[in-house]
Amino acid sequence: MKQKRIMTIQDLSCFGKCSLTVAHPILSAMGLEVCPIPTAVLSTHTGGFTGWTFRDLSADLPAIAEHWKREGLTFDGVSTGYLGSSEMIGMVADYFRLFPEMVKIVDPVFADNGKLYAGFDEAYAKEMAKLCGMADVIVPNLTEASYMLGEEYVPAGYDEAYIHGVLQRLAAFGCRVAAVTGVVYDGAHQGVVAYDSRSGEYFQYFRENIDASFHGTGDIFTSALAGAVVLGKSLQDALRIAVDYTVECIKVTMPDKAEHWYGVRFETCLPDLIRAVNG
Ligand code: PXL
Repeated sequence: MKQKRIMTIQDLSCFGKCSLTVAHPILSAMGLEVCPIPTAVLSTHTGGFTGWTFRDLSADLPAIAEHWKREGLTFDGVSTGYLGSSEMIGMVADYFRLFPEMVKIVDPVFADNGKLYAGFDEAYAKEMAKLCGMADVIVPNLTEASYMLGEEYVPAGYDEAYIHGVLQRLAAFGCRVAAVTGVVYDGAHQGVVAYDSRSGEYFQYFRENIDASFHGTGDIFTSALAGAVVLGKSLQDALRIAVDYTVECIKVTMPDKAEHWYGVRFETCLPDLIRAVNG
């Protein structure tokens, strides 16, 4: 089979195991040809560190796309993550228009646990909702979903009817598949629920709810999901592969939680992911 080629557009946080430093190795391990587009270089990610450096590289984005077009390059997929400014969202939208053949996976990455990340506001959420409307698959968490929908964040105690409603309202942006991550119905399980707006079907995959939170696990989930989708796995299989991998990464890191609060030991679990993808 011809090797699948994916571009991934997000920052390069040199220390901290998130964004490109997880997306690139995960997608490579899954067998895809990876073309990373770093939107910025930071010394660390912004979750739990102070005083990080930040070099904005967004000015290069249009020129990279133009060069790739001149070279006649085509891509099977694109996965986007942390972008950082409304202007950058507009540049990514231009990539989507320039390379219409790509399967587009968008992780909004601007909020969690009911709160916006540092440097983001509600206007950004609205711009991100527009980008989500251009995507094939979107994977917000429930905080990002509520910001993009302009609805109140419901931290717990919701039911399936509520989640299905959120998914339908997200799909109304225009994406083919809306998925929400971090869904907890019963306290004991956590997982992802997805809605395919073409078939009207819902999909879900749950695992045990682990009482810990690590930075970068959303990026790990999205990278594995994007890889599986671009490889042509069914949505149900892609959700299972991505959730199982993320859970294994968290479990293997639990004994080192104190030193590894900034990110999970995703490298240790790459063999499991490779087996899951090829099995
Ligand atoms: O993991 C998401 C992410 C990516 N990149 C940077 C971040 C964050 C989350 O805070 O700060 C720079």
